[in-house]
Amino acid sequence: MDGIKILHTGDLHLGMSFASSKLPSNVGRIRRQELWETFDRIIERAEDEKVDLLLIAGDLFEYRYCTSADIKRINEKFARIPRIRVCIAPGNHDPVLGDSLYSTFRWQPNVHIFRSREISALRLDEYNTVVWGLGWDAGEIRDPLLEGFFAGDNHCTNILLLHCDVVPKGSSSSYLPVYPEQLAAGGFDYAALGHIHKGREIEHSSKCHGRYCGSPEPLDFSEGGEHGIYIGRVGRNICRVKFEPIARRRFITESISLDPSCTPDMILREMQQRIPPQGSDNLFRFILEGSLDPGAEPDTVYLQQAVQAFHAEVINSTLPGYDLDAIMSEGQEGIMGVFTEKLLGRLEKETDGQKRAVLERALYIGLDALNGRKVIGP
Ligand SMILES: [Mn+2]
Repeated sequence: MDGIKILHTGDLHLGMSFASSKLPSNVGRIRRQELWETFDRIIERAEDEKVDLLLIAGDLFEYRYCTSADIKRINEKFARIPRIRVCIAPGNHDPVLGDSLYSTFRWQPNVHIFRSREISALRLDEYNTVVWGLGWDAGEIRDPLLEGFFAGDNHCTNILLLHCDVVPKGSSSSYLPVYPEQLAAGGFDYAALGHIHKGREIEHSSKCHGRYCGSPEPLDFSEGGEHGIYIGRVGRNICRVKFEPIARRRFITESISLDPSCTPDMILREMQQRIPPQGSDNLFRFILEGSLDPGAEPDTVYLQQAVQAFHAEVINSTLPGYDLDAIMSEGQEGIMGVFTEKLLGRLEKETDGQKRAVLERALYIGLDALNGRKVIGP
């Protein structure tokens, strides 16, 4: 059969603490375990699909949090698929430092780790394929390490496995800059890339097909949309890989536009309607926008609970629904009118987004205070 059958994944971040994603600790703990479950499913898919090669494009684990017991657990999964060659190209979250478990641990014989910062080759003669890769040895790499590289005319399928930042030609990056032109010039048939957590294709020429696999399990609200793996056959002039969703849950952000006629019940109903059928086990962020009656701030803690999702957070970005024109025309002589006119005048001249936000808040906090309402600070 032509080419080689691959499963391309990466950016699993096993062992991640989820502290930075600001999820409640119980939710973070569950997500931490779910990363392992998803890793299990990936191994199962590799087995069921009888792939020849499992490509892991870096950030397999978090070297700061992963224990040797975790590495043993990873290695045991690879032991379950002895006939599949496993290739790992470490990234910035699992770099090959002096004490790295990539160097000190005894990995299964079917596992190949690209430990050197220099690009090197793993020849798989039975598939007429060469896998090229390198491993990160630091948290940042600014050198364009692929510059001038050419795999050579070896009549094999050439695959690149790399954790890197594909940027427009000439741009810099702290995460190993690679230009799309270098993927084609390198003579690669397929580039299995990691680092960008949203899976996408990088087509530069008809010859080299590049893919970012993305994180199979999304890690925070900046990682919306579907997450999965690439699976299929690649070879010389062949690229039949398909994206396959595999994530247990999705991060979903919904903006809800409100007006002063909305009651708390209506807000809750609107939130519930945004949850897709059988979709309550996802993670939701509801952003309330528009305006509400002054003093009718929604109880966000109640809404988070009442919507009944695996996880929901509610961000209240509404403004009190004051009729500013009416305040200015009716209250020209009064302090509310003068205050509103002054603040609106300053807002009109201000171009800096952050300063505008402060002025806007000052306007509404001031109006609340002048109306004798409870003032909720910033
Ligand atoms: Mn990553």
